[in-house]
Amino acid sequence: MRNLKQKKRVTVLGLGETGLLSALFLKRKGYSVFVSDAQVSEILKKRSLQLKEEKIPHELAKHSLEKIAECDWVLISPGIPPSSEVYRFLQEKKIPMVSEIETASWFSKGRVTAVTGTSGKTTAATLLQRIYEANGLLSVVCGNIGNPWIGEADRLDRDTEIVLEISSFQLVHTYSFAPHIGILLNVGLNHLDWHASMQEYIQAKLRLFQNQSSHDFALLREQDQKNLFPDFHFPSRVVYFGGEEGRNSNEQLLFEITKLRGLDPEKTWSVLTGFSGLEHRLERVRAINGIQFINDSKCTTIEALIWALDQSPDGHVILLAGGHDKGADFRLVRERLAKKVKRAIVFGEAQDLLWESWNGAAPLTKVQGLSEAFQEALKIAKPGNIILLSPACASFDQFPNYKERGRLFKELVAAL
Ligand code: UMA
Repeated sequence: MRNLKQKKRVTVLGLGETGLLSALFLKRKGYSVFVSDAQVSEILKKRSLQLKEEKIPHELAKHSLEKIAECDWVLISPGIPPSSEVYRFLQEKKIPMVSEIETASWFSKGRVTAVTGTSGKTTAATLLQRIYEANGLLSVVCGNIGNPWIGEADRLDRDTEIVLEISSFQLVHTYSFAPHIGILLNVGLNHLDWHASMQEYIQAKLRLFQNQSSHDFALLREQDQKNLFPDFHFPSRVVYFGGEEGRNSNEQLLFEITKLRGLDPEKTWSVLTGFSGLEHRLERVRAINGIQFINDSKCTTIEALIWALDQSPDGHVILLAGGHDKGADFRLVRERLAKKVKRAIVFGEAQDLLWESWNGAAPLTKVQGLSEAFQEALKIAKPGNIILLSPACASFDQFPNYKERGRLFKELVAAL
């Protein structure tokens, strides 16, 4: 995998945010780029026009395998799973696959604080960036949060604090990437549709630390290390967080970083107390006639659904859940469902699976999509109830992304 940076023929697979910005960046750096996306849509056609302007050859609606293989390496989008035909083809041909994170790391200046984990990444990354900012440091937040690093790489200088949110899909194809501070928030049962096994998922997460040096830091929970990877050798300095009474583990993490970076703890406090939450993450949209509407579209995992239900009053939740299943075991939520949920309305691709997993734990209704689910919820909602969109699934079966799903929910509320 060494010296791929010097090899100039690249295929970019996938023309999402990642693919578009990567192709434009590599072209600017003098690489010969070909882009391939298996789908076609309005947004892809727009991106195709951008590529045309830059004279970047590309194809939509298919992956021409032979053409794709005419390269030194492939920059692969995180949404292309190992089970796909094109992925297996590249493996067979032994063509190196590299993620956008790895590629950006070859070019980017600045000091990286990288956050991964099963849940809570976006909140932690957002807070960290605000803490750096509050301490007068130049900073940027990018990555899985929706702002690919490679799109920022040219603008960053040596003094910039780069806060990166990284998913395991992005970590799998990193080889030399080494953050100065690597944070593994937690490890839950997520994305088992993409990764072959839990072990593989853990291996992907550990790539965050493997290229670090003794000047770098690894922050993680002691229980995760003991239970899941007791034999992993950390080349960096390990700092545990969590486990302390009285403070949540996110706060503990932020204060550990405040300490090790010599920042002002007062400023960390003011960032924490001034933080009113993220859009699409347990976002209070409105209350109408005593019925609250909460948009938690960013909830794509069981862990996040459990968190959302734990914040809600017993028996009053009308839950809207469903979408593309990521291989989770939804039965794990049955107990909480029984306690918290008045009715769960399930929709999208995962509706049958959710029905089977939750049958008997709470009253259920099955519908096609989110709009129908919303109408069903209105029919039974009483003052004191909460209509909670906390899908516990990815959005891709019916939406381009979770933000669009959250926006539709908010539009439906606004129309009342
Ligand atoms: N595609 C193919 N061939 C395939 C499969 C897909 O060509 O076999 C094409 C699709 O047609 C599509 C493109 O690939 O046009 C999509 O690529 P992508 O899914 O990688 O989408 P991006 O827009 O590049 O978004 C990705 C992340 N998406 C995923 O990990 C699935 C975004 O995270 C991230 O914000 C963005 O890069 C910038 O880093 C989203 C996400 O859901 C929000 N992440 C997961 C999560 O947070 O749980 C990991």
